Amino acid sequence: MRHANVRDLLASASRIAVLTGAGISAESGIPTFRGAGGLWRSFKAEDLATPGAFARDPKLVWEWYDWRRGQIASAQPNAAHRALVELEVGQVANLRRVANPPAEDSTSPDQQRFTLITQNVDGLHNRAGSRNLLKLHGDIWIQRCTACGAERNETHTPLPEIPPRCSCGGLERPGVVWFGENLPEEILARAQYAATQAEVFLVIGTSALVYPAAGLAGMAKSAGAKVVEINVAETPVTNWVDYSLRGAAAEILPQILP
Ligand code: BJW
Ligand code: ZN
Repeated sequence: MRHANVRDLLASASRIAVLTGAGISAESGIPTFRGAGGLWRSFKAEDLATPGAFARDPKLVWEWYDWRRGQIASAQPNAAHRALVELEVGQVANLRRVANPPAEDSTSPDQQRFTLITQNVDGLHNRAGSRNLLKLHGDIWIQRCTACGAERNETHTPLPEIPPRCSCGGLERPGVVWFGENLPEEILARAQYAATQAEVFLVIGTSALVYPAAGLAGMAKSAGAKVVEINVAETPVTNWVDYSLRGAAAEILPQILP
């Protein structure tokens, strides 16, 4: 049984890294970007999640984010988010040694054992209790001033004013990464490092279309990791991963915990 093979892989790995996408939050009731239900007022993510869209119509873009923030606020982490917490806790607690960390590795032994890399901005991994978490695409609850650069946490939903403004009067933008923008450099570097060090790399609920995040699975594979995909559908990585488990993350993940 393939689930049992994956469970054995996880049980014997010193270092595990995981990449998640919108599909892991689907069973919390949060729509994914692509595929059925992924559209908002007939706009695609590619129409709205860009600096150009925001420059043209900040109100429209903020209305989309305000709608999503409302959905996320009323959602709860699901069994898949919780299973990843359990995997991390078990991995940190176990006594297996991480073999020969390179001299330049400044991460703690706990961080070497388990890294969760997410493309999601919904904060559900934090709310579930994940610890060593790298958010590649930012955080929907952070707002950044386009004039003075100040960042703040804003959790009111719906927002009292659209578009929101900074205390300096400047227009605020969501603290997320849009198409054509660079990912936070240090977070991406840590994610790439975790991918190249992992013995097992899980790719969960992502269409694996958006780079550089989608490239992490290939980096892990090239560096020798066993790569396991969990997704309800096929993706561009399906044909070369070591195991592709077809189904909902909230059902499959609890079944493969060591
Ligand atoms: C389930 C499930 C269940 C469902 N269980 N599974 C041409 C022009 C400009 C840029 C580019 C270009 N060509 C390439 C680029 C680079 C570009 C890119 O990759 N584009 C591709 C689309 C072609 N990337 C970037 O621009 C990135 N930056 C960058 O590269 O900087 C360098 C650079 C600078 C200047 C120019 C060019 C390069 C930045 C990417 C930022 C992505 N931002 C977003 C929005 C974040 C904020 C927000 O949330 O609003 O990130 S877009 C959106 O896509 C979001 C997601 O994180 C990301 C990935 O989506 P994800 O998570 O995979 O979701 P879906 O919906 O696609 O898939 C869900 C999956 O779940 C599906 O497979 C389902 O089957 C599955 N599923 N239910 C398990 N229950
Ligand atoms: Zn400001």
